[in-house]
Amino acid sequence: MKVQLVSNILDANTVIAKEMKRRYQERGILVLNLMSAPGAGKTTILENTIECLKEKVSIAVIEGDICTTLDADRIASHGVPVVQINTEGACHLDANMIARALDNLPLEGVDLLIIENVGNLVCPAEFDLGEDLKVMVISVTEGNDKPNKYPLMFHESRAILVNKQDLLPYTNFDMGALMQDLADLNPHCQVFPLSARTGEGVSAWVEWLEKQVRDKKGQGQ
Ligand SMILES: Nc1nc2c(ncn2[C@@H]2O[C@H](COP(=O)(O)OP(=O)(O)O)[C@@H](O)[C@H]2O)c(=O)[nH]1
Ligand SMILES: [Mg+2]
Ligand SMILES: [Zn+2]
Repeated sequence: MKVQLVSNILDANTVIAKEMKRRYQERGILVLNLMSAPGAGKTTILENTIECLKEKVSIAVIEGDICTTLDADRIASHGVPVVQINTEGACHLDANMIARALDNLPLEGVDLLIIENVGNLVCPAEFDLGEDLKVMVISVTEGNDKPNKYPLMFHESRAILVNKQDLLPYTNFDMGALMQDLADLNPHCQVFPLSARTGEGVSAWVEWLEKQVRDKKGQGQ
């Protein structure tokens, strides 16, 4: 028997991620890996997104946090299936954690699986979860220099949500400079300025996401 050498932790992750991808593909499920710094607004955006889409799209959620089930409780209150992963110190999710979470989250009939990653701008982007899309949230209270300081995550994301627009007047966040930096770093990404607090800009993001779900379903037929 040929012994396969898995040379490092990222290789091992890639093997499992490939298997996850096959499982998603088989069912035509769009899988989204949602990443940001802690507190940028991932869970709040997810709550808005679920409310806008849940009548049209069957959604399931995996929540990643170092500890607590606070985010999963918030998501569960919107009536969608959710599983919480507690990484117990680890600062990102990996494919093996997702595989275990899916033991408790039936995917039958699901159109869209959203994985909220651990709040961190660095390593979550390095671990493939078999997802179709990486999506990032940056909030205007974080400073517009973050794409240049943490380029990998901004480079890998298909969509970037610029949250907390309601707070823009109280900050020195420069939207023009951000748009320029994103155009240089990742010219094909979709940028959605929005406020999960007021709802401004949320519908453009939700429409784009719904189209991605439909396109993925279409591929499987
Ligand atoms: N003002 C304002 N606050 C927001 C907005 N979105 C989220 N928040 C607040 O930011 C904090 C962190 O949000 P949360 O969704 O838990 O962020 P996560 O850690 O990225 O999941 C909470 O107090 C939210 O109420 C927004 O658009 N505007
Ligand atoms: Mg959260
Ligand atoms: Zn990490």
